[in-house]
Parts: sequence; C-alpha cells; structure tokens
Amino acid sequence: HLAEKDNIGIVGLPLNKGQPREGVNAGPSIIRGQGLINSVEALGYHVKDYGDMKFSSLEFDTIGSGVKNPRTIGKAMGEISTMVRGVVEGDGVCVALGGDHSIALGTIHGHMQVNNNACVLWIDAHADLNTPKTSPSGNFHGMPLSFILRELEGDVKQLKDAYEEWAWLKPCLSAKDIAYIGLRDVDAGEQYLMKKLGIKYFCMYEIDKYGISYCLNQALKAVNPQMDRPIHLSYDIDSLDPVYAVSTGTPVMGGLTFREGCFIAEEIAATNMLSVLDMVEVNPELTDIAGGELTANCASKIILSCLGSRIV
Ligand code: 4U7
Ligand code: MN
Ligand code: MN
Ligand code: MN
Repeated sequence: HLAEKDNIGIVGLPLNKGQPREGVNAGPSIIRGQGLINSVEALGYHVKDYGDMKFSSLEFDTIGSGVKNPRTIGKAMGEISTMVRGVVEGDGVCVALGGDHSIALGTIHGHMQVNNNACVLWIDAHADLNTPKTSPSGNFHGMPLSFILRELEGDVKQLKDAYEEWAWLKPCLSAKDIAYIGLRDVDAGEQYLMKKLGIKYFCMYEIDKYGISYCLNQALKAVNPQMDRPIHLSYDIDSLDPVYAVSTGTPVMGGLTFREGCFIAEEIAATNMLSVLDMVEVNPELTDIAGGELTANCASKIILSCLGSRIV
C-alpha cells in the first residue's frame, strides 16, 4: 500500500452533529491550512483532494432513542461510507479529516466494503463504545464503535429500526479486530462492554508502565499478527495531552505527549499497511487563534508521520 508511494485521497468531513459544540466542522479547513496537501505531495504522493463533503441537517431531529440528531447522523454516515469506499477503491489510501469522531462509523464501514479484513487502531482518550442505552450524554461521537461491532448489533437495533436513515447499516467489524491506545476516560458501560467483548486496550496506565513502543507493538500484534491486514487508524486528537491538543471538545488531562503521538504514526507508516486514516476532533473555535493553530499543527504533523515523513 504505502510502499507504492502513489495515490492518496484526502476528504474533509466537517460533521459536528455528533457533539454539542460549534467549530469542529472547521477542522478540515484549519488542518488543510497547515499546508497539508503540499506537504503530502512533497513526500512523493499523487494527492487527490476530494474537498469537503456537505451534510444536510434534517428537520424534527432533536433526540430519539437516546441519541441526539439521530436522523441527520444516520444519513451523513451513509454518505461518508459511500465516499470513503470510493476513495479507497480509487486511490488505495484515504485520509479523512473530521469533524467529530462520529465520522469513523462511516469511514470504517466504507473501508470494510473494500478491505473486509481491515483491522482498527483507535487512538483516543475515550473508548467511543457507548450504545444509545449506556451513553451518559446522547452525543454520537461517544458511540460510533457500538454501531459497527457485530457483537453489539442487538444493542443498537432499537435506534436503527426507528429511523429509515439507518436502514443501510450492517455491522462489519469484530471486537477482536480492534485495539485501543491512550484511554483515560472510559464510562462504566464502556468498561463493561470492553471486558465482556475482550477488546484489547492500552490505557495511559499501560503506556506509563511499559512505554509507547511496547504498547503499540502489542496492539498491532493483537489485531495484525502477520502484518498482512490493511490498517484503519482512527486518530482522535484528544488522545494527546491538552497541553498540545488544547482546542478539542472533550480534553482529558494526562494524555500522550506530542512525541508519543508522532511515534505511533511513524510506526504505522513503517508497517506499509495503512489504508485509511481518520484525524478527528480538532475544534479551532474553542480557544484563541494560537490554541487552534497548535492543535491543527499537531494533527497535520501526525498525518504526515503516518504517511512516512521522517525527521531525517
Ligand atoms: B470522543 C463520553 F460521557 N464518553 O459518551 C460520551 F465522557 O470522540 C465522551 O472520543 C465521548 O471525543 C467523547 O459522551 C467522544 C462522556
Ligand atoms: Mn496496494
Ligand atoms: Mn473519539
Ligand atoms: Mn476522545
């Protein structure tokens, strides 16, 4: 894949309906504003920029079955899945710029339609595994994984059956095919589900104890032992400590250093198996201009590292 150094498709997914704050929809433009496209081209790729998708807000869509904006999100996810499927088919590698982390439901679903043996690495302070019933907030960006995991099909059925915008969705990922890195704020219902489903996780505790290199290695070994499966890297910028990712909707102290965040990306690039990258939750409107730029700069550098950018 990446070893071929040819095509990359980049698409902006300025969705903000999975959480309550304005501004995360400006993520794609502020990340692009770091000079991203030129820098990716300078690495030797041919870049196809698909621009930013536009999502419509459906009427009469406040809250239903425990989820805020259920119809708007269901429709957007179907559109994102179709888009990402096309990008992966056409360009081989897709970089998706969020937007809130809801978008990962659509990007993973679209990715799996092309590479049905892909595995997922989820880099995040949060587990994003709530079901509509366990969610303390009703915010969909804390739930995307429950909608694609086969083991949780029954837990999300009520919402899917209630709205025709969700009719397209079939779960496409098994719990054994995902690993978490960076967790430090996991809800009680999520903890229960993680243990019940046996999902592999490396919280900040494990990273402090064993180091990021060992943890990432074990995570990859769990989901991709032969290193022959395409990798879907879903990267929530709030995995980084808030001193770096200051401008994000749900910051949690005690996170990854900037270097640990880059190291994950550098190691993923070295696998040559990266197929889809989500970079999500950059919200430049939550702090001053410098805070937004710092956060977007972290995101941009991590994306470049994922694509093989090296210090020397
Ligand atoms: B993000 C939360 F309750 N778990 O479900 C929830 F703490 O994509 C937060 O990782 C979710 O940023 C954070 O609302 C979603 C909360
Ligand atoms: Mn290839
Ligand atoms: Mn997240
Ligand atoms: Mn998060």
